[in-house]
Amino acid sequence: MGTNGKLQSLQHDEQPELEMARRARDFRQEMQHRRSVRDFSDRPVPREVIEECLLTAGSAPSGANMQPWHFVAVSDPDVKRQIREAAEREEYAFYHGLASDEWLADLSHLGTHVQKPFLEQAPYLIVVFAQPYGLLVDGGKKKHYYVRESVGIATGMLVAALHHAGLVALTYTPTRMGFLRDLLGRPENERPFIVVVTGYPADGAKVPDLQKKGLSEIATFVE
Ligand code: IYR
Repeated sequence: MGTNGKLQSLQHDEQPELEMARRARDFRQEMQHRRSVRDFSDRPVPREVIEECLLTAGSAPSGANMQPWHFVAVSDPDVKRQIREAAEREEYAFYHGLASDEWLADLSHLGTHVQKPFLEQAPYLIVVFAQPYGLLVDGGKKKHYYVRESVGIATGMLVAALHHAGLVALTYTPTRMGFLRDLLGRPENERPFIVVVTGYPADGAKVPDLQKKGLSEIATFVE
């Protein structure tokens, strides 16, 4: 973990410009087919695929290379059921009082509701934890930096890796997620960040008809 202060040679695969443009376009096209999916098949996914995708996530940049994350990959049906039951209790509170009318109106086009069957159907729930600080062996605390940025980047890389491998995923955030730390027995320095639900889509799975913003809406070039 971390570095020892020594430097090593960079391994970098430079591409000719035409090839670089082609690769950038191909990757964009591949990623543009990624959709958040809520309808999962219960078909099992090889654990090795999940392990490889987690290692990709773990290669993300992080503040001072502290790697302030932990991923809990849940395939145990009993634990998945407990997560579903607790999540649905939180969602009930969300849809029946916690959420503002504006929030509910903004979600209406997604068709989401209290029931979260995907938490039991999908073969893997990857619960991403953020570590605001590390725990030293002597019980002391080690400061972590830019934790949300770091864990957000790692989660993005996880989602991209799963998609690239041929799986679908849903980034799922119950309004209050504290139950995940208790249920999964994680240490006091970990906070649930997001749940990445992953597996194969159900036969005939449907997704909302969404549009993504164009380049001129999301980017400005200063040249
Ligand atoms: N967690 C709830 C509500 C929800 C909130 C947002 I912001 C979304 O993009 C989607 C859903 C649910 O999953 O139903």
